[in-house]
Amino acid sequence: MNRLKEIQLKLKFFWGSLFYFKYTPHALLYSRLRDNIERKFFKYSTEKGFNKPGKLTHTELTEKGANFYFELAELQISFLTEELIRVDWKPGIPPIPYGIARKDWQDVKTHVEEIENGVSISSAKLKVIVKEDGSLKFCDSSGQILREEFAPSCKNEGWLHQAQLRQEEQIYGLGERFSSLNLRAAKDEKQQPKTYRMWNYDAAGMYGPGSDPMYLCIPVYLSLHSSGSYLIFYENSFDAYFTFGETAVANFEGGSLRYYFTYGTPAQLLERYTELTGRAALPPLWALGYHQSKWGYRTEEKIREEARAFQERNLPLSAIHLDIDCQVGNRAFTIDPDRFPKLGSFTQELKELGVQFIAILNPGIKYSRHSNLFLEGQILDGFCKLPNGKLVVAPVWPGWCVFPDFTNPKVRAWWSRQYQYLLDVGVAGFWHDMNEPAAFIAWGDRSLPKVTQHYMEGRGGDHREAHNVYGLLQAKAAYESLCQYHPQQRPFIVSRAGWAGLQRYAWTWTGDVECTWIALRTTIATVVGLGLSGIPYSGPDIGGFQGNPSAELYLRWFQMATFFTFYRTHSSNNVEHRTPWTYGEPYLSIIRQYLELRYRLLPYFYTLSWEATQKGYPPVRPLFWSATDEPELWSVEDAFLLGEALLVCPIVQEGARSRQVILPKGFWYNFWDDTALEGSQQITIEAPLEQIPLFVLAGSILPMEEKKQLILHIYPPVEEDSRETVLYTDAGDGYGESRVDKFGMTRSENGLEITWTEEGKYPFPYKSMSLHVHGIKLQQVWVDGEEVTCTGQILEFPNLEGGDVSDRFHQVRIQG
Ligand code: NBV
Repeated sequence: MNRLKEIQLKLKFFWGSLFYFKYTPHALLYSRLRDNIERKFFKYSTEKGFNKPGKLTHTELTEKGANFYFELAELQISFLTEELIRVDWKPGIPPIPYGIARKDWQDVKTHVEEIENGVSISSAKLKVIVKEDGSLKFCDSSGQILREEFAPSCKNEGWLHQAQLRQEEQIYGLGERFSSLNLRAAKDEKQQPKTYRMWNYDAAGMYGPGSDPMYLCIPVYLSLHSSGSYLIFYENSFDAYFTFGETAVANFEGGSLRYYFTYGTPAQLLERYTELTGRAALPPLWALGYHQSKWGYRTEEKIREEARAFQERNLPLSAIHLDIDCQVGNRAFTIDPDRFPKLGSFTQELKELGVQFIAILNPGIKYSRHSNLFLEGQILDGFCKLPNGKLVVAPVWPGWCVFPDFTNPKVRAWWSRQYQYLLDVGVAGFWHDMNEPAAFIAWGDRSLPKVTQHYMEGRGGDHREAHNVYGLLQAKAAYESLCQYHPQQRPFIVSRAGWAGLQRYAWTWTGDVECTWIALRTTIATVVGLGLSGIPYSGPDIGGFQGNPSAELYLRWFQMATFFTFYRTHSSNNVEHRTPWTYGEPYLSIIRQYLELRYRLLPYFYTLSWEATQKGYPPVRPLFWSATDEPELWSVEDAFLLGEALLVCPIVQEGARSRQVILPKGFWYNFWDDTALEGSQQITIEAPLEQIPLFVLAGSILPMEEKKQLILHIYPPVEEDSRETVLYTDAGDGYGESRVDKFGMTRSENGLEITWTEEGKYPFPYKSMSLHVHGIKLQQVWVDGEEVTCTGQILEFPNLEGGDVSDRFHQVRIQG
């Protein structure tokens, strides 16, 4: 970087930072106020609680399982399916089922048996042993113990729950974390197992290694050990601390101890967890393309220039995001009419370029009689209040703000209505920021006072319980709004905060990450961990939010993000404007190639999205996803799988031009040169600036598209084997017909056979198709029994669009 540029950047940072100082008096005042409020209204619990639940006195059968009565507590075990159970320890306020999507479960046949010092209850697949002292053991169908829990204790309305961990046991999930992928591996400053907090938290402009909690906490974790893997989800939204040392400790500040247990492969765990908490709806296809964002566009002209600059440089672009600087005084649901004089025609103009317009909004409403939203919300009695009935007022971007109480359905319905006119002028999606909810502070917690009162669907409660579901419920209101006002389009919402079930309504991004190599690396674990917590759509600000990445860092970040679901460059208002062309050549050309690759891979991404709607599998997965029997993969955190077919190994070190890769079992083709490599081994692989190591699992068919042509990249099994690949297509938005094309691939002593069958009414959307065969040299080829000639490795099938099924092949046989 030359000297002049360095000075310019420093000045920009200085002016940008002054902007934050504007809020310092508010922050100081609020922090004092909040502390006083907490002091004044906090009531110390008089509940006696217990250290141990006492002895088991009797058991009672129920429709779904059994109730176990202890001297001081009650335990209810309910089988929701043969493999999924709900465990309820009482006393405690039962949760409001904000995280739960499915409530009707069929009865399951269970069997209760008295055993030595306890009782066992089992279905055909799962057994729970309840000991007289309240400790529990969870066993699989073969009787193998998967998890052993100690009896819980209950103090000051809170719960302490512990389970034994095995030496080799690994833990993943807890929503969004900036830690090691295996959460148990991270240590604190005293070299003790790290404690993870459940309290959605605004990093306030920048976070880096060690940051915890983050914006989106979910009390769900997946455990993996030598006898199997299981998942635990605590349906408790209170503030909590989790530590994974010798034991797994969950310490909740309040609520009841209700949790769910299931065991199986990671795929089964995610399928069941998302059956319980819901699955993401199919996004509009454009959302899987590239998004450009910047805190600092300010005017219509700047955005127009940006969209055109992409066009001029032949760079595909699907969406532009507008940050708070486009609003009037940073207020929700506004876009400054002076700077965006013709919003309706402007969004249309962008759409014609294939670019969607996404608008940001924060939940805090300006506390002012000149704010209509404030007046409306007041009429509804819809803002959060203190126990004495006064409004909770805290500083955020618009200045002093009040906060809609999204735990009130009336407030959600009112909030839903606010999206309508922006939708009417062509805004295609919404970006929810600061919804932890965040407030500006000088010290202490960056949110509302814990004593803030919430409606909680009528039963009442305070912020200790409502805080973590705040962003989730805001997203619910937005989602319902978009469904109602734009019924022909699929909603697109990105939310910074959330809780279990957020996947039903929104995507997320990983917030204000610093611009460093370690941040790039750790982002892999964050995105994979979110996926294992049920959130399939996430991604980072490419290059990091705060700071100016070097050209190399931005490029390597871009290459990695090409394989995440949410693909967006975004940066702070006090850093250099960042786009794919910021660093000139050769970076621009390399980034263009990755953008093009992403768009060519859209059929694959879209099919993975469809799979997520069906099964809840995250597209971005850990390496052990289908290979839990390979312990070497359990803590690989610098690589990830995209679906079943792709293994992505980003470059996470400055200057690195090669890296080590652990290949899971099977055979893998190097995407760049087709070399076949045997799995279950560690290799060193070249990674020049223009490449990150990328592998395709042998036996996969990778669907790609180019100029309305479908290209099936065939990666044959190396040994005799047979596999099926599906391809989902529809109109890309709306709720019309769809189709699933199924391609079978079998390698046998007779060569390679590819079959094609189809389901669904949506007409085949590609004009033509070709098969690109990798790994074996084509010698003789038969299509539906007739020998055909082909040049090189490509087999063409022209004139396929819509039309007759008979135009398509049923079977291709290849002799290599
Ligand atoms: O709205 C401004 C930023 C936004 O650009 C960023 O993506 C969010 O994570 N926002 C946070 C508020 C201010 C951060 C200092």
